[in-house]
Amino acid sequence: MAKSLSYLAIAAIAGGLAIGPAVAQEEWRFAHEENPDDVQDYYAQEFKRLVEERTDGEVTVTIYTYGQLGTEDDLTELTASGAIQFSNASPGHLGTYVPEVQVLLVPYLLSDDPDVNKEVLTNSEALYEDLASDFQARGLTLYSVYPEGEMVWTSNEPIRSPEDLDGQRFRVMTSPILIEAYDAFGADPIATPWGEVYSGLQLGMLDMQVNPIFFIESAAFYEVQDYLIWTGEQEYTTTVVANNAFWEGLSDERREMLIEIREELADFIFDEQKRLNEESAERIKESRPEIEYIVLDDEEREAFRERAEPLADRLVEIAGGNSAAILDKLRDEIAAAEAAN
Ligand code: 6CS
Repeated sequence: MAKSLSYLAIAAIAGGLAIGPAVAQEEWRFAHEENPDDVQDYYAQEFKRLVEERTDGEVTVTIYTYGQLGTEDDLTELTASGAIQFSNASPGHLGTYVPEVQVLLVPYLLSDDPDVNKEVLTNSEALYEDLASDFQARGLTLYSVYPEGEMVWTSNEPIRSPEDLDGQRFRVMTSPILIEAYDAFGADPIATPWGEVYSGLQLGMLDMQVNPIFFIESAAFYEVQDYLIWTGEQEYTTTVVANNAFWEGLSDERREMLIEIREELADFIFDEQKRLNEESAERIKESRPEIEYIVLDDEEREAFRERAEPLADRLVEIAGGNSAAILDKLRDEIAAAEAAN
């Protein structure tokens, strides 16, 4: 399957080149993991606008949405090989390629305060120096990390405790530590690319999944689930990566331009994801008023947190490399940002 998708990817890229504008001196290709008008698409669109404006049209950015070049994993390989220059590679799917990135999936690592997360994800030394060296070793330059909103569980049963998860086939993203984490919560986790989740839920092969609310609307998961559950689980994060050789071959001026754009996009995408998540929650309520919204109270949340607490050491052991040191440093950075806020 990966092979046929790669073929599809090559055909799409070649097709794009054939019909691309003849005047552009350079084309940068940016593939993401979501639908048009989702959070990653807004980021890519704004990136495109700023790059094209600041290079006076010398660079054209071509955006590929989910499926055009294959699954999440295909995008990472296409970027590392240099077939495309930029892509989103979310920690939830990147774990087999850059295992250390899975520290961002350790349950309850991030703050409850989105402003703190924004600050850390934008400026962290643990991410942009230590974790970046792990990306580098796999042919990828870590460009940016940003949040896409709080993770919300969807189900057909009112889940309020780890015991309620017993026997629930819970779809998780494909990074290995997610299987361990959701098993510890009490569920029966199943890892798949997101393109298979709607039909899995519809046909009863899956019972639950987890995603930010904007994506639950965009991928239409709310149509085939009866409950939306806020468990206090941390925010979804994504990383944007560039091909190493491309990044290293840029002039100093272009690299500085991209760093500046990254800073501007951090504010832009933080506001956009907040707006998109709020709007989606309202629209889902309007289009399916019978869907129930459950917000776990502190005691209920604590039961899940207790299950996850002893897991961190095991998870970084699975992730390996320098992930234990990155986790410690990230925790310090988050604590410092919380104290300063
Ligand atoms: O659940 C997933 O796999 C997808 N969720 C989001 C929010 N973005 C892309 C990712 O692959």
